[in-house]
Amino acid sequence: MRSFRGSWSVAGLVAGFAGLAASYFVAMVLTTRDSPVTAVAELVTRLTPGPVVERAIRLLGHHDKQFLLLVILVLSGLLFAWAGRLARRSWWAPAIVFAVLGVVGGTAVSAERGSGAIDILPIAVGFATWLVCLSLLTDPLRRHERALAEEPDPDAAPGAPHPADHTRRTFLIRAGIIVASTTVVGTVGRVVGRGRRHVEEARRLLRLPGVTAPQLPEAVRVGLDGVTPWATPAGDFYRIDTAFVVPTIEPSDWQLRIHGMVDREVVLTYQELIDRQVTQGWVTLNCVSNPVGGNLIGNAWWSGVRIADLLAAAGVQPGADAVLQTSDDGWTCGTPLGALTDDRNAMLAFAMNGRPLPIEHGFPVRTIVPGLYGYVSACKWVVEMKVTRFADIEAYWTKRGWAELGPVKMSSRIDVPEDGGEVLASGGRVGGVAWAQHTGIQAVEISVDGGAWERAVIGGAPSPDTWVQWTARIDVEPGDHTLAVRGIDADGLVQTGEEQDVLPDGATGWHTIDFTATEATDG
Ligand SMILES: Nc1nc2c(c(=O)[nH]1)N[C@H]1C(S)=C(S)[C@@H](COP(=O)(O)O)O[C@H]1N2
Ligand SMILES: [Mo]
Repeated sequence: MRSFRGSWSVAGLVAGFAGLAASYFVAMVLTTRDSPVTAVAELVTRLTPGPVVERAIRLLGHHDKQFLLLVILVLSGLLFAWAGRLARRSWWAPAIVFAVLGVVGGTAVSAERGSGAIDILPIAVGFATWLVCLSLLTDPLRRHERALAEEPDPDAAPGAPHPADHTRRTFLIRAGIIVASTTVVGTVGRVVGRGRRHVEEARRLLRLPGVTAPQLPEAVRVGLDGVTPWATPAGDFYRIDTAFVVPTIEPSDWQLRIHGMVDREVVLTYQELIDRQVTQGWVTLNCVSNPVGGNLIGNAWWSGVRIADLLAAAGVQPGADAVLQTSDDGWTCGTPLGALTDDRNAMLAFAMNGRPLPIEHGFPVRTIVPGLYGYVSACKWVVEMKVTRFADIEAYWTKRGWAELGPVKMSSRIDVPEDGGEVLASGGRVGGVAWAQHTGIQAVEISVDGGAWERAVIGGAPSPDTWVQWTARIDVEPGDHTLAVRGIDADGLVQTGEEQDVLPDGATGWHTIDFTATEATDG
């Protein structure tokens, strides 16, 4: 026991695999993406010349992937052990080994299709776990070696434990705890990842009769580069939710229960839902937390079933004024009953832009209500609707100080130029978007340097439920200026310039930017 060399390698190994497990777990929980190790395997496969891959497949059959993963894990293990031995001399040498491995993993993850900044998070968590676990393990080893180096205490009672026994025990206990946690974390990550892949597959195989692909309505585009596209692809659609782990629900497991102040409780399965008459429409959705000029807004083609019909089938009782919606993840929102039963297209949506909802946007079913902010209406992964009274309920955000009713406030935004950008002084074009869902935008106006408001040109809209693009030409002196925008809704209401913060019921004020007007350069 006295000579304790091998323990440094063990420390490196245990810390190393703890880091890998942590990064795997975060990757499984956070994203649709592979773990860093799998990403490395994929990158290796991609960079390996075709004939070599073919030979490997011929040799190993379909186990080639597992084999590659195994090789990577064994190589990592050797490096981890080596890093542990390096820790005996210095703390930074193993950190460099881990950092290099992290960079390799990060490169592989970034090389994957459609990866974003968030995909680096697993690597960062893994790296932190490495360092913490390694120092937890090498610290008793270091004390152990010091204790061994010291002269034995001549006064110690015969048979008394040597101080080195104590540090050895500390090391073993810590290693045991880390190994156990690594196993738990790795197993949970595997279960989460498997469930997710399963749902991903079910989603891919779904066929939704009656759901049509989005077709851009006529004349919605004003044709100015840099203005936000009128239709938002699902991948670019803003995402807001409180879910740490996004619910993954098999369509065959999904049910919606409509109950509360109704004559008949209704329980609806996914099949029953998609068998109903499909309703579709372009609806712009935005977040109450969107500041003036912010981009928590998107416009998509949604397909689903009218909620009004479902509520009618359940038979809403007199006195009800709200529907408390509950998500599979426990999130709740209180929606005004009127907005779900009037002639607007409030729907239980199962498709976005002609495809089954993306998991992040509420698969398999979410609510979409034109004219209301998301926090009071757009319940993702919705599983329960309780017909009730506002007086009797509190929902996730209303408990936290946000307003009970969340009608969308008219707003408008300048996309071109960006704040601080440049425009041609004479005839330069500016543009952006404006919205007043369920009322509609009638006009957009701009003001340069606080001067008179002038009308912009607006693009078309298929209904009052979507935003519009706008554009205008300016004619100003070269130099620095400000530009402000405001909307006018279909009722003639002019967007207020009074500035209000997002809390409690949405921001107001005119989006205003600085820009530099430049002279045309010929040539
Ligand atoms: N289950 C659940 N649904 C939710 C939320 C949430 O946190 N959990 N956030 C809401 C808010 S505040 C908004 S703005 C919209 C955003 O929908 P999106 O992520 O599809 O853009 O979802 C709403 N639905
Ligand atoms: Mo929101």
